[in-house]
Amino acid sequence: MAGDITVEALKHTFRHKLFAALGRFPAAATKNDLYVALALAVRDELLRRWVKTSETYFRAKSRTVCYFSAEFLLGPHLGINLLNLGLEDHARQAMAELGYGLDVLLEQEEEPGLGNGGLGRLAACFMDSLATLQIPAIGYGIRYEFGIFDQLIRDGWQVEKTDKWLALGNPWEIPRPEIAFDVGLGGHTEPMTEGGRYAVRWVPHRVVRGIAYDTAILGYRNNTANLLRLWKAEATESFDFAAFNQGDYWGAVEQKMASENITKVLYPNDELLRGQKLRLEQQYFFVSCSLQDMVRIYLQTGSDLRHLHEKYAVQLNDTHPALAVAELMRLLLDVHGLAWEAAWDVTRATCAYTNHTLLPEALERWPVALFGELLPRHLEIVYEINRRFLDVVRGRYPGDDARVGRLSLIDESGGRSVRMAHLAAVGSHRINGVAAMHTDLLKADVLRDFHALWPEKFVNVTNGVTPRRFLALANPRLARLIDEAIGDGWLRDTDELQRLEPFTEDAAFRAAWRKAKRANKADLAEVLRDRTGVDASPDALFDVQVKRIHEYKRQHLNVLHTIALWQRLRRDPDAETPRRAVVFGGKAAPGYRTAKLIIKLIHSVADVVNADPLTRARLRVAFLPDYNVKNCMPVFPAAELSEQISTAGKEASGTGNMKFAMNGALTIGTLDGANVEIREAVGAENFFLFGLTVEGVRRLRAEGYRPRELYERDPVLREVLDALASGAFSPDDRGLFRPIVDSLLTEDPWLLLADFDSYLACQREVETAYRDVDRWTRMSIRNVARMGRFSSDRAIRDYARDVWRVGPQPITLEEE
Ligand code: NBG
Repeated sequence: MAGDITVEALKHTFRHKLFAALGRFPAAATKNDLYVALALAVRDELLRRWVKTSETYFRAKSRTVCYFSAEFLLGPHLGINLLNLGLEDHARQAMAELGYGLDVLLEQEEEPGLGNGGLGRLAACFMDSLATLQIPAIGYGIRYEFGIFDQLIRDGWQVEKTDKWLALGNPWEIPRPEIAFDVGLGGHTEPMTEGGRYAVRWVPHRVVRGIAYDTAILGYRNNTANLLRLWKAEATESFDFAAFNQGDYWGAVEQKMASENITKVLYPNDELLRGQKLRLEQQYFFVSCSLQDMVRIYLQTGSDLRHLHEKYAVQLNDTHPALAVAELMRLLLDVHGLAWEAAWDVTRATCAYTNHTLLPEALERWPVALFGELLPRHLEIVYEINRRFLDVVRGRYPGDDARVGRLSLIDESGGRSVRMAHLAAVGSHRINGVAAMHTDLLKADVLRDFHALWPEKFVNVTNGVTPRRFLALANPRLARLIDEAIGDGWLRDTDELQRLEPFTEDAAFRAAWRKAKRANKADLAEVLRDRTGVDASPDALFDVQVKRIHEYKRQHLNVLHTIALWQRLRRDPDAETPRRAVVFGGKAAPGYRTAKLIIKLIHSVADVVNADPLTRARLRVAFLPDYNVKNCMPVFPAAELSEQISTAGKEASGTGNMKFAMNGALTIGTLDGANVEIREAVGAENFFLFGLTVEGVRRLRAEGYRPRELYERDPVLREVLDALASGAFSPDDRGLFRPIVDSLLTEDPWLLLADFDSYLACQREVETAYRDVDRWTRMSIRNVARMGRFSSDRAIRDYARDVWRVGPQPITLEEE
């Protein structure tokens, strides 16, 4: 890379930042001052690339991907920026020479938790890969003042704490008060004629202002720095003035606070959002700011908006930004005077939609009344899109009213509501699922009627994860070993990992592989000891399930196995069963009672099991609190068994599954989401498969599922559930876990009991495989060697080819 900064120069800039940006002398500097000074020094390197990148894109009028996402779960910046710049060693040395430890400063960074889980993290991985592949891109989203809550554990229960990630400032962002847009809300519309043409004027009831906050996202050692632009809501001056002039000072203050509320807090997943006006405001706010910004940039080069789609590809990350379809129509029609047909052609050619879930309760709908109250003009536009769309449907399927009702953008059942997935589907030229099986299920089920209508719109793009953050940065020991074996080309081209295959037969390499894993396990054991007090031996099998807590992900199935294992060990303490450390982590939505009870259950089982003198040496259970991007760093490298055990047909893709396998963990999993493709890639013999298939699930339900019969038939299952029901794990409140047991015995909606037997048998296979150290190591190496296709670089290449039709725009830095 051009212009690599020396250790001396880095020290110099660091000292200068401490002095000139922070006004500190070294002896008075806090840890945070030191971190910020280093971040600012590194940011100078980012800015050089960023300025050059934007200038190049501007000159070349590059076709640009605009990734619209309500969530970007970025994780800490400093470490990944140092890695991407190739500056980690320099920084370490520079800090050491000044008497500071780089790791201490890295630890100081508060992560921007602007996402819930997989969906937000995927957006962050995609930004990383877009920059690495040198594709011009802007990530557009929301600068939440409070991100996803911090999770504390009190007496085994989750307690939520506000995430004040900005409390100590954020050295990575640059506020752009001059890049600001007004966003209207509420009010009414007025028809009018403009140059003889019918037009509509929207008179909003209130107006808020969106301010751009920019963060540079670096590519891996290639000079590209793309833009992540997040919007913060503020009050507009004019509005304050109006109220002020009428002497209503407090009214003005209230307005100001109401405006700023829009970007106050990230909504947690898995809660019923229907009727949450603020959430709809958030969605519209960021979509409107982003589209106005895109039009502004586009018009800088003075072009005709009928070609907007040639400049931009907008990706709608789930339905949260689906209002973009209506808002782009409004901007083109009402503000820029295009005719409906022209505006519609541009809109459809610009937008593409990614679906991320098959759970019906997670498909967004907004009550028509609320929608119309907040966005009266958009509701008119949605109605008109729908009218024209349903005419097409009627033309294709004369007399099929049922189909018309199913496809309509408006759900007429119950209270009327706007189906956001339908709006996104109609307004997009491509629709994709996030794993092969998920896309197939979309076609067959959730979006079946759309698929029948427009099969050519559907494509699959299987998710991926960035190997820079999740292998190189998270697991330096393994990365070094891989580098030594095959060079470091895999960081740009993960298919090169295949070249590790021959090393499965190299005993010295296998030993080194195990040594790295063991050291990683020792690291995680220390973290667990620090944060939970649980002692896990690095010699145990590290069996890990980390992800949001949700019934469909079936953390409680894992608990049932843990209890069964404990009971078996108690009966036969000398059995040749490998030691195991079962590790959980993940947040539950604050209002999701069962998920929170599952967290308590894990802790309660841990308390009993970890204290049992008969089994202590063989089994430990731990719950790692506050699972997030920062805290997951020691988890994937240490894991040996990756639990991906959702009910078949429920997990759209999963991306944790990829992070584990890329770090050499073997998967125990169902045929669900991307597990299917992971198993294909790594080979069935290197994957522990169990459970019902989607078809099996369907059949079982059709036949009538009676979980109680399974309980009555299976003594192992009975012993487990009886222990739970009798209060063996909750001596102070014997009925505590009754609701879980009752649900399993009556409806068992997630089919735990149906898969229990198969899961336990599969766990026995895991034990057998683990006892054969060499076999296990070979399987582990093969997993890493064959995971290349699960890099987010591959996913972005797929999108670039099949959805966006966009290519790279390399950046050159002048030598200084
Ligand atoms: C999640 C799915 C995961 C998937 C990620 C990223 C939502 C709505 N969906 O299976 O549950 O890996 O999206 O695609 O958060």
